Amino acid sequence: MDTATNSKAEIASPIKDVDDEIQQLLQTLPKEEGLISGSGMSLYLYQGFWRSARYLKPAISFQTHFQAFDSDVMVATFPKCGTTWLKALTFSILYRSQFARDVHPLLNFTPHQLVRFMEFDVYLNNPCPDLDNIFCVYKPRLFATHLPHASLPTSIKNSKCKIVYICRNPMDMFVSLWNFTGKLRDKTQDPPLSLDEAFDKFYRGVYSAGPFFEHVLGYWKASQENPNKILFLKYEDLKEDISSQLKHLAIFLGVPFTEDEQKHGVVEEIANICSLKELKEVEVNKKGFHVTGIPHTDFFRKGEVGDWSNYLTPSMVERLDKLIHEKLDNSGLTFKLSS
Ligand code: PAP
Repeated sequence: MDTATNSKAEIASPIKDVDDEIQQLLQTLPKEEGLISGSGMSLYLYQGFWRSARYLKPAISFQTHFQAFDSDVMVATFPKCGTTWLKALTFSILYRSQFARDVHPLLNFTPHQLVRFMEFDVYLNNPCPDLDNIFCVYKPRLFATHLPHASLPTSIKNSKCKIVYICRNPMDMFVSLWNFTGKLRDKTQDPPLSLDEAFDKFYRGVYSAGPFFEHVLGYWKASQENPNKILFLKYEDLKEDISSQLKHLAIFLGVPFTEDEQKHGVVEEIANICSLKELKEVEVNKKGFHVTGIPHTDFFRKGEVGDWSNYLTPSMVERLDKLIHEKLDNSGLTFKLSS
């Protein structure tokens, strides 16, 4: 299996191959500094969402060249909303008949190695990667993206490819993002970014893959229009009742748990092996780096609902509360802010 792992952090090393065409495109796009600095990390507003130069080319390659199969499954998420968890869960449910229970691949590979990002990994250095080879181990193909719904390759939208989306209340998402970028800034020796500065950027939607609300609403509306194609999950619901959510996910994926499996505790087993507590202890998640240069360990922190109350000031909470209403009222989408 090609796991695409780097041996050292390259979070902000110079970008080698932003070719002329992309350079020209970049010059036409609004530009701002996001939460992480460094060469290639400035953000550009592309199709309504902020994206770093480094990952714009692979995103365009994915958009342009990818041909979906009806059998494909895609995990789509907004960053820091439960990507790592959903990758582990979807992989474990979808492929449970393809590996022995006592040698679960999650014991040897990270969730991000097992379910690879298209725009940060598969298409990173090659506009036309050999997908037959990359997806040769397990069937059907399973991959991931942070791209907004509107920017997905046409064949994903037009085929029967299934999409599982997860989101999370924006207060916890922001706190998770702030902690995550703090660690990255340490590694790139950037001075720390104050919570105030980060909040200001978050509020304006200026961070990689932002703005949050537009991303979430894009998938929310699409899932309402086509619930058989897009399953819309919330981090807080998984925390509250993982068994029901896993059964629901398995049905959606077309591989419902049999009565026998349920009787033998397969649902609980999957919930357990994919839990934050278990994954944190797996050796492969404690060392090494993702292909983006991010240490594997940085994808695992507290995983709590309501952690925002330990960080946000009353004025931040008030502003965010207002923004949530402004953006989500009339959409039918709501978030639980505490457990
Ligand atoms: P990504 O989008 O950059 O891949 P993502 O996995 O969505 O990151 O976000 C990491 C968050 O999910 C962290 O949340 P926290 O900062 O609030 O703690 C991380 O702890 C949490 N997380 C990672 N794995 C799991 C898991 N197995 N169960 C629950 N939460 C998890």
